[in-house]
Amino acid sequence: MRSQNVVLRRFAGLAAAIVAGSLFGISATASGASAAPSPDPSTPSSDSTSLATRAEKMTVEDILRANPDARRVRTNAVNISPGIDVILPPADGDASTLAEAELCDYYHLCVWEHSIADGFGVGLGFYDCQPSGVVVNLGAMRYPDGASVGTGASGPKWNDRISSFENNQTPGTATSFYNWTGSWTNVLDSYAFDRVSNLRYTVRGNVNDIIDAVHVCTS
Ligand SMILES: [Ca+2]
Repeated sequence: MRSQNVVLRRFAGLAAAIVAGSLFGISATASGASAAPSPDPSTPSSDSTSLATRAEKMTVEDILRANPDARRVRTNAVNISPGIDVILPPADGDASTLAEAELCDYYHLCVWEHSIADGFGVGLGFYDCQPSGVVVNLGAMRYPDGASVGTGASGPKWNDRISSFENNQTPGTATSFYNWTGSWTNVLDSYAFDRVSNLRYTVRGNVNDIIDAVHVCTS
């Protein structure tokens, strides 16, 4: 995955800092706000159905409009900020129609809002290594389009939604997942190639819908 960095220089200094949080101590978000992804109690509320419908109907054009520097990178994926793509579900709603190569590109860590058996839903792809001690704060990314909105109360975010992932980075490359519990608490590590179809069932127990941050290239 490290070889992908050349692709990302075109975004140098743009948005990475907005979604990045410091793994140790004080926040490194661009706004200077707290790093806490502030678990959003409204997420499972009565608007969840309309939210799910909105996510289901989201198009590449919707993602491009929401992210000023976005560009389409393949049929169902849009690069929204340095090293981060939003991945749309299969157009026909049937994940089984996806070829393996279309699932999660090489060099990428892909995470999805649903288990694989439940059809993935919308996903995020990460392919830029974070420096030591820095995580990508999912609580600063709007759901479902991934727009950088910072932490705080601004509607649904990507934290507490991840239900499956595929780690298709270079073999052996690690990704670590974190839950915010007043500090970043490591809840799972993954070494490429790796796929967890349902985060309810992992070597560390049930970590479904609790992940707030990822660190790509832990080692
Ligand atoms: Ca959480």
